[in-house]
Amino acid sequence: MRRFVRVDTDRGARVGRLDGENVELLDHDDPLAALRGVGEVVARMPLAGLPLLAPINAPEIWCAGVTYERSRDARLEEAQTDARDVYSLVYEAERPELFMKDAHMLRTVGPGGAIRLRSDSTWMVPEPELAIVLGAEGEPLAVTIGNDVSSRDIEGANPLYIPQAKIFAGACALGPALAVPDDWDAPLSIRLRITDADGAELFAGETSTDRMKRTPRDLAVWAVRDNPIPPGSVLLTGTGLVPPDDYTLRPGHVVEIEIEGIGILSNPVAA
Ligand code: DO4
Ligand code: MG
Repeated sequence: MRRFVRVDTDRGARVGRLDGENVELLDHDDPLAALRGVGEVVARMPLAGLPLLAPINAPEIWCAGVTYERSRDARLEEAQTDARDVYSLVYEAERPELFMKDAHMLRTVGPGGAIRLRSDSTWMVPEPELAIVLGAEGEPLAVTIGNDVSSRDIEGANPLYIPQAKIFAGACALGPALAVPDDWDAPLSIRLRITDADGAELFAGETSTDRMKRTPRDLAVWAVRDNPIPPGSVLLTGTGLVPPDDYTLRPGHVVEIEIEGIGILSNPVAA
């Protein structure tokens, strides 16, 4: 896979092309241009230790929901109302669940940035998701890792509270790289690991995108239907990994999400 990062340099943000363990810094900060092959290499350096930024300043971030059986089951478990049927219905329906998560990166951090917890929630989880970068016509240009940080008690209280369960300061993380798959149909493994402030493991799990009920391409077609999403926007494709019901994120925990071929997105949790 071709992979690109964004690096915080003393001359401002620059796109870097990954070459093994090294980064070739380009002469601009336009990830969409880099994906088209535009840019001259101005420096080459080891990747390790470089200050990475979110790999794209997405004008909008959208999410699909209930695209894995595991997510449907978790929603049924947390639902406190008779409206729990909506989750089974949307899992089976032709039309997917889609919602806007962020715009202008107001609520989104990059690699190493702190994801945050709602002060009015008692049950919060990370949602590790394959994310796709959309082009001008909604075509998938690249993939990255997204964390759709969510409140399970607020969503469980009433599905109409989903925007509040999903949209808040520090609710999303993207990174570490944009990757252009050699084969868009090849399944990718997704791993989630959560540790406490001392590094002790609290949860670890693994799934694969081949367990997704829909395809990323299909989700992108639905997202842009009669809906002008600006190029460079990102669509998260839903979670297939849910920690046990007695787990909630707490300040000091660290969330690591690894997707084959993209890298590891690591973020500490803040209040
Ligand atoms: O219905 C709620 C959204 C579920 C979600 O975000 C997911 O499945 O990833
Ligand atoms: Mg999600």
